[in-house]
Amino acid sequence: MRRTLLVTTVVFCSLSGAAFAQQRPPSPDLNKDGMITLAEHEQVAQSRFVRIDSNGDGVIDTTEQRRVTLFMGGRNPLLPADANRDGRITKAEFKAATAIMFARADANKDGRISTTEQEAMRSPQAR
Ligand SMILES: [Ca+2]
Ligand SMILES: [Ca+2]
Ligand SMILES: [Ca+2]
Repeated sequence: MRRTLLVTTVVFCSLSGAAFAQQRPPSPDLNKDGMITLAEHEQVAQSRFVRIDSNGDGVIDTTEQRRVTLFMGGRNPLLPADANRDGRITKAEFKAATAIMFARADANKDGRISTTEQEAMRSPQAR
């Protein structure tokens, strides 16, 4: 029990120092116009990928996913992105998952995610 706690703390600390400096990710709305375009969405997703890919090999492997899972309290939010289920998330798979997420959030299909659509996406009912 103590050991588990220690390991979790160590992982959490190394994560909070590097990959997850902030609890809340920065808003994808880069130009602050209240709308998130697909380009903005992809740009943010891209930087997120780079942060998760701690060894910089262009693939999020199981070790890197496990870190995210621990951080998220046991839930692996990256799992759906692994389209071919080989345990490794490539940049292409991540990008495809990003596009799917965007399409899901863009309720009125105008190619932009408004603040209202962002809030709807964050609410627990949206899952
Ligand atoms: Ca990697
Ligand atoms: Ca894969
Ligand atoms: Ca929209």
